[in-house]
Amino acid sequence: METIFSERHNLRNSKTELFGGQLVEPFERPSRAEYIIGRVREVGLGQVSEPDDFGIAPILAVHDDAFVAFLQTAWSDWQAAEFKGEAMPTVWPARRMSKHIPTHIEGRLGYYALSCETSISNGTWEAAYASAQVALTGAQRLNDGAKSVFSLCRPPGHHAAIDMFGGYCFINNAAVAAQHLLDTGAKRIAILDVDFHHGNGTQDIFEARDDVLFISLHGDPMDAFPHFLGHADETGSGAGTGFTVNYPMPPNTDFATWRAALAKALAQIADYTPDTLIISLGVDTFETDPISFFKLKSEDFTTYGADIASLGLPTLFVMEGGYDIAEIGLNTVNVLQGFESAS
Ligand code: OKP
Ligand code: ZN
Repeated sequence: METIFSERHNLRNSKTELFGGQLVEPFERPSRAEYIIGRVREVGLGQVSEPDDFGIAPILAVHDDAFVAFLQTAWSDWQAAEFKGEAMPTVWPARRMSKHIPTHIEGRLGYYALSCETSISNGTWEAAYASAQVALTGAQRLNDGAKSVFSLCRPPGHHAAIDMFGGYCFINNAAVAAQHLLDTGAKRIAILDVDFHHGNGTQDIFEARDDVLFISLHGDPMDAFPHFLGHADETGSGAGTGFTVNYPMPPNTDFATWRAALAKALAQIADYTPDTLIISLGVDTFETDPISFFKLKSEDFTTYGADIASLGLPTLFVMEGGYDIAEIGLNTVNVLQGFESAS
């Protein structure tokens, strides 16, 4: 399997995350991608290639124009305001407050943020842009005949909504890839999100549409980030009714329970007969992930990679989360090897 990877992920290197009332080193840090690409090379998974540049249009095809403009200038606007630390929101348009978009960067940050752990710093936009190009290049490889591709995206994307950033995400890489496939001939795309956290951004982007089936397996939002989306009763709206499926699961969920939900998801994907499957691949379901509460073991990732391959669909793997960094390469590549061994 070919891997698409850009060293420009290193430009996303913020120093602060608000966690438990403290500013800590971000869990989503550059070494994550280095461990993954290291494992890809160690096992000889396949060729590693640089992304092509598809420009900004495929990003604007799923995100709000003013939101993207905000991301592009947030860091310089923040510096111009002479704040000392990294850019982070402190105020939101909460219930019954005006939805006008403020002029000042402090207000704009709050308007476009869905959470405040994700600091914006120098290079954040450039890395997020490159990450989207990694996803787009993977999608185009499928158009060009590849059966499976690994887009090693960083920063991740599945929390990024039409006009919101947060949860370490700025541009929704999987959604950008899905839209590109639809805009180049595909009729139906399935996105299966196996990251520990609910893919609220992907759900937001496609919730009213029937040309993308979105299914997510995740920690119950009653107990886990993003807390305000991802319940089982969210099934899509309008023409999209029935094309959003959520499988929230409780603390300490083990692989047997998780795999049973996966089997249901795979059956629903098979019924949908998509042209292409996109996997939002987070390995923060691992038993020792520092911010998650599922109990998957390293060999389980191999097993479920093979389960996914049983669909026999062209498949794009898009990297999302995973924060047990010492094991992130093993667990990620186990999914890809399990998939390949069963293909
Ligand atoms: C990004 B991705 C845990 C706080 C979690 C943000 C998590 C973002 C996860 N107590 N804060 O889905 O892996
Ligand atoms: Zn996650």
